[in-house]
Amino acid sequence: VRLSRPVLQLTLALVKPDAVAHPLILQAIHQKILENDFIIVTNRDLTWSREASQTFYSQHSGRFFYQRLVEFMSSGPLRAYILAHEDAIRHWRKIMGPTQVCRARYTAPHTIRGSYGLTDTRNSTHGSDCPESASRELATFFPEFSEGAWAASGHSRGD
Ligand code: RTP
Ligand code: MG
Repeated sequence: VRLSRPVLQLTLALVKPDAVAHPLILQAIHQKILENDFIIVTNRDLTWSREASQTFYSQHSGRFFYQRLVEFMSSGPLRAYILAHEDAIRHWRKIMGPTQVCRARYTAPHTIRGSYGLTDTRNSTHGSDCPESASRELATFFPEFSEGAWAASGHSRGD
């Protein structure tokens, strides 16, 4: 009998400047990733230019929170992770919790945003919202990373 392995999906997880600024919170988020059985494919610390932040969030340009989001995301260091798990995109978003901090606090206090979120903008983490965004976002942070090569190495096969 061969037990089939789960099909692994990739997602981009970002720890935002509010959380990176606090070593204990950064450590707690890292721990949460491990506790939830993600494979950390790779990770990187970096600081964004204003332009990089604008480009990343261009789908939100024109929204009332766009300027402050762009400012904030280029205000200090970020940590980016490529995470692998079955249904990784949804799994990570569930662990992050609701975007809005008041909802997160009161309806999902044990999520990352429920525990550490400060405001709707300073909400600790980001996660890709669909496979197309994940591919685009992985390429933004890890231009040398090849999803194809990763899949071919056997990690993502379901057999
Ligand atoms: P994310 O993209 O960061 O993983 O979060 P999300 O899908 O839950 O939220 P989205 O609607 O894509 O918004 C992107 C980021 O914009 C900021 N935001 N601020 N009312 C506000 O001030 C407000 N609303 C949204 C959040 O930081 C959110 O993560
Ligand atoms: Mg989003």
